Amino acid sequence: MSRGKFITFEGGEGVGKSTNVAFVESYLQSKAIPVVVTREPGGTKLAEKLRALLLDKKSEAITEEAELLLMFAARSQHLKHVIEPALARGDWVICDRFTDATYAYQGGGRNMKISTIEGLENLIQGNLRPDLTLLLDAPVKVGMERAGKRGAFDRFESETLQFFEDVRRAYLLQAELNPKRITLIKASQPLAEVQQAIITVLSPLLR
Ligand code: Z5A
Repeated sequence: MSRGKFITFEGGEGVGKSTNVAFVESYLQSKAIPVVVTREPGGTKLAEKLRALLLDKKSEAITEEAELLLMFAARSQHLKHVIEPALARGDWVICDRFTDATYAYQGGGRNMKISTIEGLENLIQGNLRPDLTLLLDAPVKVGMERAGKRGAFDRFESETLQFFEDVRRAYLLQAELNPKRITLIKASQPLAEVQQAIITVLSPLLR
């Protein structure tokens, strides 16, 4: 039995990650590929509890260090209980955000040291990295307008425009540093074009 593929979706808020995770899930299912769809932070009972704490606007002020460690604590549970077992049994895993989000939000947005993030990445993940990351990129305002239509803001969504610009810049840097793994997709295009671009990138993995 060959190991499954690990695909992650990344990008700022409202760029279309959830929409396209669902699209890729149906696409792979139509090819009879077993798929596990999951998200970060979250994906297990404990990790979902950590997610609720991380997104809760009313909780006590969370320090930057605590935020970073909680992201990796959730990731550790997620890898051990969901992602690794799924890949080992040959399922493909599609994850809505993963460690590139930590580089973007905690690194770019919160200004945490990249070497600290790298150290935690190596500790929690060992050699495991996604096989493919689809970075949906759009101007911050486009994503905000799309996300804004949904109502109440969580702790991250309440951040400043500058924070999201810093996050976007950090994501673009991740793409530049990891050109083999990360494919940039212009998310401001009409959805049909975004999805055509996604299929083009996925096709080589299906062979
Ligand atoms: N976080 C972190 O700080 N560090 C970490 O390591 C990790 C996460 C893993 C989790 O939020 C928060 O955790 C996140 C970063 C932090 N905070 N923020 N911001 P999340 O991932 O659950 O939520 P989100 O980023 O805010 O996702 P979202 O707002 O749900 O956006 P989305 O999934 O990218 O978008 P969508 O729901 O698919 O689409 C939004 C709308 O746009 C919807 O109405 C679609 O129909 C529409 N749409 C989508 N594509 C198009 C196109 N191409 N054209 C027109 N309309 C479109």
